[in-house]
Amino acid sequence: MNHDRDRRPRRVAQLVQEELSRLLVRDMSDPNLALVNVTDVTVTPDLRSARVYYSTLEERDLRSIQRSLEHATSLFQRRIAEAIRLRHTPVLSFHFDPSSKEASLINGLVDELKRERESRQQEETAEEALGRAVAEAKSVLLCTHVRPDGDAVGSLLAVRKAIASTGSTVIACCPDGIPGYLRFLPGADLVVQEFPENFAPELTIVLDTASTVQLPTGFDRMSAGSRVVVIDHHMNFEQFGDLVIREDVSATGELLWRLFRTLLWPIDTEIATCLYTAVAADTGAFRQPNTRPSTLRVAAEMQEEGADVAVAIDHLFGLFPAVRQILLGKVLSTLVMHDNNRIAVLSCTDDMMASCGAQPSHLEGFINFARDIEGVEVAILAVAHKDSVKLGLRSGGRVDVAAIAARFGGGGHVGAAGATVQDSLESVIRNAIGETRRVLSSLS
Ligand SMILES: [Mn+2]
Repeated sequence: MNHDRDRRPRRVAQLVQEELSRLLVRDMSDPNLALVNVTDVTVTPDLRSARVYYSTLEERDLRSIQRSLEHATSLFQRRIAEAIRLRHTPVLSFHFDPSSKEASLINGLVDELKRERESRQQEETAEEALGRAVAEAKSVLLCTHVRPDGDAVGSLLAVRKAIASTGSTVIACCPDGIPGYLRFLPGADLVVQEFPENFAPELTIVLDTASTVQLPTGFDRMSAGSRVVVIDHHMNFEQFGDLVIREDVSATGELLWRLFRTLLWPIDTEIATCLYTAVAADTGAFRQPNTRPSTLRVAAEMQEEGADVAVAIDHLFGLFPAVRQILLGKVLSTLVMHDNNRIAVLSCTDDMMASCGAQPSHLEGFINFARDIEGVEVAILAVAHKDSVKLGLRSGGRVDVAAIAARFGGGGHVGAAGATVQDSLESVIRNAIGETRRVLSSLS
C-alpha cells in the first residue's frame, strides 16, 4: 500500500503534465499560452492539488502569461477531469519555474511579478471600496427587488439607518411598499414608494438581488449617473453594478452583519432587529438548509446587540389575520391523499375565499401543510379563479417538481414550482395527479 501511495501522486502528476502540454500546444485560443512550457508537476499525496511549474519560450511579459494561465485554469481543470477520470481532479496552481534554462533571461521579470503580487495584496478590497464610496457620497439611493421579502426590507432599513447616521442624504425606495407583516420594523415608515423627482444620487446601493428584471420600474432613470453598488447573496446573478459584494450565505442580512463589523458601521438594537429579521426570513427561522454555523453565530451576535428576536419571529411566522386562519381551515378540509399517501392535494375556489373575505395572498404557505405530511413526495395546491387554475407544487425532497410544472407550461425550482392552467379545477387536479404518478413510478 505504501508503495502505491507513493506512486499514485507521481502517476497523476505525469498524466496532468502530459494533458496540459497537449492542451497548451493545441487547444488554446490565447496566443500567450503557446509560449508556455510545463517543466514539472507535483501532486499532493491526497491527490487534491497540483503545482504546475512552467517556463516560457520567449522573453515576454510574464505577468500577462501568468494571467492567461490563471484565466484558463478552470478550462484546464475540466479538460483534465475528462481526460484522467479521477474521483477528484487536483486543483491546479501555476508557478513560474526560475530554475529552467529559459529562466535566466527573465529573472528580472520574476521580480516584477513578485512586486506586482505584493502590490495587489495592498489593493483595496470590495468592502473597503464600499466603505469609502459611502463615506464620500453626499446622497445615496437604496433599492431592493420588487415584491420585497423580509431579507430585502430588513437589509434596506439597516443600511438606511447606518448611512443616515453619517449625515448624508439617504433615500430608501421601495415602489411596492413594505408588506404589512414587515411594518413593525424600525424605520419602515421612512421608506418611500416613489422615486423622488430632482434627486440625483451620487451612489446607488442595490440590496438582495443582482437580477435587473427584479429591479423596480424607474430604477434606471433614478440611478443614471450614479455609481451602482450591488450587495447580494444569490448565486444566479447578472453582471451589473460598478462594485459588487456577493457571498454565498443565507441572506443579504448575514452578509451585511459582517460588512457592518468590517467597516465599523454603527450597530444599535434597531439595526440588529432589522438584520436578524432579514436572516430569520431567508432561513425560515433557521430551519432551512441554508442555515450554517456561521448563520447561527451571526444571529447570536445580533441577539447580543439587542435584536428583538421574539417580535421578529412572531411577525414573520405568526400573527396571521383571522381571515387567513379561517381560510386555512376551509382549505385543509379539502385535503385528499393519493397513492399510498405519497401525493397530497389541497384545493381552493373563489367562493371559499369570498365566504370569509380572504384574498389570494392569504394562501401563502398553505401548500406546506400538505408537503409536511409524513410520506408525501409531492404536494399539490390547486386554486380555481374565474377561468384558470393556479397550480402549486412542492417536493418532499426526491421529486423535481419543476419538471411536473413544465408539463403544464409552468416552471420553478426543483423543490417548489407552479403553473397557471386554463381548465376546470377537477381536470387540472386529475392531470396533476396523473403527471405526478408518472414521475413517482420512475423513482423506484
Ligand atoms: Mn435574500
